Amino acid sequence: MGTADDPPSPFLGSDPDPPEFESSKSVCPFCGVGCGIEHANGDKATGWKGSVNQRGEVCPKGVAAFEPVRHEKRLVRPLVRESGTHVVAPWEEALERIEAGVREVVDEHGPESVAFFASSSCTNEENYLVQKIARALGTNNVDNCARLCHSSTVAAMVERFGAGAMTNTLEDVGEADAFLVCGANPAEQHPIAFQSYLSPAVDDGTTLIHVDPRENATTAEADVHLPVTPGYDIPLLNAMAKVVVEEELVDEAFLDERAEGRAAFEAHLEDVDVEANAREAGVDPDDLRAAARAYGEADRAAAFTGMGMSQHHCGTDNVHALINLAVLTGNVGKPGTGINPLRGQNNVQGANDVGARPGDLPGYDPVTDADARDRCAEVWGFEPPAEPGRTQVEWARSVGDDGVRAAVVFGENPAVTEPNANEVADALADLDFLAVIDLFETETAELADVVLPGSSWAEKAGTVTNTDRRVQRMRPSADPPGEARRDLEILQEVGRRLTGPDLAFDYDGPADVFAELTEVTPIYGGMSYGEIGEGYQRWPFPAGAESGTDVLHEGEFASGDRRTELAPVDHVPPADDLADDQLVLTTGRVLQHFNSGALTRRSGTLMRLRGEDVVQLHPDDADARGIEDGDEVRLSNERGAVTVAAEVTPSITRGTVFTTFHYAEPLINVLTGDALDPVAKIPEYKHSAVTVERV
Ligand SMILES: Nc1nc2c(c(=O)[nH]1)N[C@H]1C(S)=C(S)[C@@H](COP(=O)(O)OP(=O)(O)OC[C@H]3O[C@@H](n4cnc5c(=O)[nH]c(N)nc54)[C@H](O)[C@@H]3O)O[C@H]1N2
Ligand SMILES: Nc1nc2c(c(=O)[nH]1)N[C@H]1C(S)=C(S)[C@@H](COP(=O)(O)OP(=O)(O)OC[C@H]3O[C@@H](n4cnc5c(=O)[nH]c(N)nc54)[C@H](O)[C@@H]3O)O[C@H]1N2
Ligand code: SF4
Ligand SMILES: [Mo]
Repeated sequence: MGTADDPPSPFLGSDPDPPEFESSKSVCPFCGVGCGIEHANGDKATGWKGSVNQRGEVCPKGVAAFEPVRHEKRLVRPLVRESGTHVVAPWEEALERIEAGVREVVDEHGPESVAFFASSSCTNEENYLVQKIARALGTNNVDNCARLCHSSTVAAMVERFGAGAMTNTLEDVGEADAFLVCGANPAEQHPIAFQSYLSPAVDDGTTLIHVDPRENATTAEADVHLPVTPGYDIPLLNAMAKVVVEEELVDEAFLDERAEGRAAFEAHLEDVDVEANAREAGVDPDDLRAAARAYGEADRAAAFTGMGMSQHHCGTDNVHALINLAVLTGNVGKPGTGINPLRGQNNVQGANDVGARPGDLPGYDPVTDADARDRCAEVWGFEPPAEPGRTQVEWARSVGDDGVRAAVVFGENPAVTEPNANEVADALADLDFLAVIDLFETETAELADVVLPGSSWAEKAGTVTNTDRRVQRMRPSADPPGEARRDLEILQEVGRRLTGPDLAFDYDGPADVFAELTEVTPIYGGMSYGEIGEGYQRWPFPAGAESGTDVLHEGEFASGDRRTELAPVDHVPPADDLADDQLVLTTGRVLQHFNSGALTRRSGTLMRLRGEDVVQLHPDDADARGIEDGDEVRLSNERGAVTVAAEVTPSITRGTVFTTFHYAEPLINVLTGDALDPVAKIPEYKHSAVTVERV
């Protein structure tokens, strides 16, 4: 028993009297599908008939979404660092320390020495405030973890089409005759999109082609599986393009009207040998031809792209290769077609739309565009800086003299999720000042000077934008527990303290912030918080629209051009060379856990479903190393080492091993490397050379 003199605990513990939950219609805090969920009995959530989950269906993570909200380790009081350890502090002291810590660094080293991490798991209004704080302070150093997932996809799609989002909608893709799912596993990562939109189409005869080095729940419904060797998607997609051209499956009318560069593209294909490329990519040439025919012959074919494509140091080129196939076959700009990146978190699309990007203002106009800066200045009362900021991976490599010296991390856990984690830990520890706003004392928060207890999804109102560009509203089911505060209020207060007492951060709740952000974010122009109601508004949202634009690039591309260029791309060898006995480590996700696991490791239900990480290893690779199913194995390379149990299974392609990155122990990202895509700066999470040994 504590005495009256004991300091109060920072954690919720077994508070006998937490605020009651009421049932209000909100949006799931996990993936970008954006299902409607609300409180049910006990700790469980249930679906309401939302605009996406129209029958109220939800996946296991959605059902468990209230469990972390009331976890005993939920932070309910601010923490500050004293002599190396965290102690509870009053809010006023914690906020003063943030003000002093950031101010000192800015005064001595300039605003470019501060980095802000926005959160794809938080609302548009919150992310809008984070980027506004950074820019008011005088830096464009604001990014979010979309840098780590679809930045390469967005870069390629913006270059080719003028917009980086899903070209189509979950509803209309069901009209496709073929699905090409490349480097994505929607059956586990976007479960309701798969169950409710893709799978029914497959049951009705749509051909599903799955390009993935592993057989997983998506492959289980596929007609053709191409078990590509990680990093070899360009040879595979180029060979598919060659088959499409050789077998005259191109869309002549579309190429005439909407494309340029056909001659150069076909000349480039002359050097492509389908059999050789298939072998290089580790797939059967006949299967590759079958896939190309299914995609090319389909009246309408929709492509989906995920991390298997984007998370390479040639991620942008990978997506260019996929776009080439869509353009060749005329599969853009109509229902049942397109290039459809399945977005990560419930608001990764929105965090980027509202400008939490170092190179772009709200609505994706570059910071270098003087007119766009003026547009913001008129509303903000200050002009944002013109020089692009640092990206979320580059910041850590810059910590020190001329680089970043202070960071404010809002709702991210980079100590677990950024590549080459040992270096990231050093960078975080070397900062002069680190503030974290989170629900838990995460692995990142442990390194912070100040940790503020924010509000969970279940305690906030605001808007989030899902994978198919629909802006929906969240509604609170309870007040934050203990002394935890609403994120929006925290950010307003931090904004006022860091940038002065003018009116830039005075708002009357999320509707007020939303109204302002629609003024500076052209794709959200005309949307209304009130009119979204329990439905949605989809961007782009032309004046007078009821719900927004469904299929993009009809008639002309979002770039304003009627035509796009075919873009020949060559294979780029992976960054890590493989020594003789090494295997390729590729990393990713499972159904039950989410990203750094900060929320899902704190759900009893999800931990019961999958408590520990394993490494998937092909039986031949296991035999060659004397490894049996269940053995502890050591994965190592020059960057680090981890120990994890083996799951010996033929579902992974030979020469490749797979683990998740959902656990702090083992911390898989100690093995991933520093190579970045030159355009998008996305890390190569999907290919690292590792030595695999029995312990
Ligand atoms: N359950 C669950 N759902 C999630 C998340 C989660 O953590 N858990 N996270 C959310 C987030 S932030 C994101 S970004 C999305 C990501 O969703 P996905 O893109 O589906 O994510 P991953 O599992 O990382 O990778 C997809 C597939 O790529 C395959 N792959 C690996 N290397 C290669 C390669 O070189 N080429 C090809 N073609 N395939 C390869 C992997 O085997 C894997 O099955 O999921 C979101 N939804
Ligand atoms: N090896 C490997 N590494 C990867 C990837 C991979 O495929 N392989 N994928 C990458 C990808 S695609 C992504 S998106 C990143 C994800 O990287 P992160 O964004 O760092 O991971 P999350 O676990 O989603 O972190 C979210 C944090 O926000 C907190 N949080 C959640 N909701 C709220 C809220 O409402 N308010 C506040 N204040 N905090 C909140 C959670 O407690 C958690 O600490 O990981 C990347 N890392
Ligand atoms: S599919 Fe995604 S949004 Fe829907 S309940 Fe599952 S995790 Fe939540
Ligand atoms: Mo992501």
